[in-house]
Amino acid sequence: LMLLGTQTLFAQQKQIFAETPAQQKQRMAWWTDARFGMFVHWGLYSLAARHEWVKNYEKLNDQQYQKYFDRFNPDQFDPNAWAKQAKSAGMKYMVLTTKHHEGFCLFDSKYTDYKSTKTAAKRDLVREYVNACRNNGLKVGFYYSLLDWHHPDYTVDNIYPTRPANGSDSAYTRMNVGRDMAKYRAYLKNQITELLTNYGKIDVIWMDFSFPNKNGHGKGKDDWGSIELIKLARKLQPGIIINNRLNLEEYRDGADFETPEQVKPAELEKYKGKLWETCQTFSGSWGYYRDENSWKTHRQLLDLLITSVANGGNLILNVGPTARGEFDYRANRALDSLAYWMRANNKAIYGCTYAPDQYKTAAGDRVTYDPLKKILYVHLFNYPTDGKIGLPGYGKVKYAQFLHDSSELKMTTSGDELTLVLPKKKPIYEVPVLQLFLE
Ligand code: FHN
Repeated sequence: LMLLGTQTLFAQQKQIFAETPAQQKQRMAWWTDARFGMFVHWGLYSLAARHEWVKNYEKLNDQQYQKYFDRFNPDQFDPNAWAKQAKSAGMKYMVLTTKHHEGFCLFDSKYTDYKSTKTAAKRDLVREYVNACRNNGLKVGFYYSLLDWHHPDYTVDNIYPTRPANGSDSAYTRMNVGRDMAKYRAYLKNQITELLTNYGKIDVIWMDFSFPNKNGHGKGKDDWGSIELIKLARKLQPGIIINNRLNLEEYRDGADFETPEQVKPAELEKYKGKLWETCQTFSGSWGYYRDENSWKTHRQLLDLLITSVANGGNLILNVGPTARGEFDYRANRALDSLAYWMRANNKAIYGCTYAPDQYKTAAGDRVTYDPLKKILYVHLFNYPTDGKIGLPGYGKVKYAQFLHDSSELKMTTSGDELTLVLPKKKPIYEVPVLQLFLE
């Protein structure tokens, strides 16, 4: 019945392109192998250094926000350093905010003057970012905000920064007077065309976010021109990978992957079997937040990465550079720790996914699986100190070693249970990894 149900749902869904699931799998192969990327949120809000939603949260109008445009001067911007740091941490792709909700463009768009080339920077920051990614072997991703709190024709909605005090719909209606969403829709299309035409091959576009909203963005009403945007993206960049935030659930190929945001590792199991990427911050906010102190520990970051892969998904981890263009010491410290672990253990991440059901682990540990090489990787978050580990269901394992140094682990099997002898002293890594060969 489930199968029939799925087929029925499948049949009901419309399709924008003739691509088959096998063709989609091929197009996304580098992405599903990569498993780990870097998100970068950078813009005028980086000067405020409080949150990328500062314009909304503090209800700043354009005049009050202009000081950040006037002062934007990223004298320490070195995208090559960004790319090297990302690569060293084991990330295979980057996604940069080309324009966030504030409407400021980090690229030289001909459709607005609200852009980096008109600031003291006088640079097309996106172009330099793209070159740096390519020069360091990273795939190139663009984030692009559908919301635009600066554009004169963006239809005011219930998250616009200068929402009337009484918040009434009539007040909204008055605020929308003279705004023409059709003109804003054309602006979206023109800028997506610029981004996907002027910067060479783009590998990922991360559009963010559409929503059914009573102020004209109705469910099923294509106010953003989403279908056109998807068709445009695929026409201009046939191999591009697109996220799911255009609200096109009724189209089977309206998106390539789901985007669970800031979810806890334990919640990721429900995405197993789908195409997905969880987007996460090191700290609480996406933009640079000077005074924030809730930074995830190295163990928490490894839990996010390993649990994502153990459930067949990707992790994109966000850095908010300072207004001067640098990753701050806290981000660099976290990335350096990830680099240390990934250098020794990245085989348990790249090209891996969830293991067949029979391979379970003790609570808190994780297992990832390389289906091509038929290798299981058991990630020991709780390292046993009694010198051994029992793994029921792992009786087919032929050979065992630590991944980080390929040092053999003595093993015995009894029935379908594998027992390994481990050093009582935990290896230097926060999460040591067992490499178990099935052939
Ligand atoms: O509102 C944005 C937010 O600022 C940030 O860009 C995240 C990243 O996934 N997306 C939206 C919230 O879901």
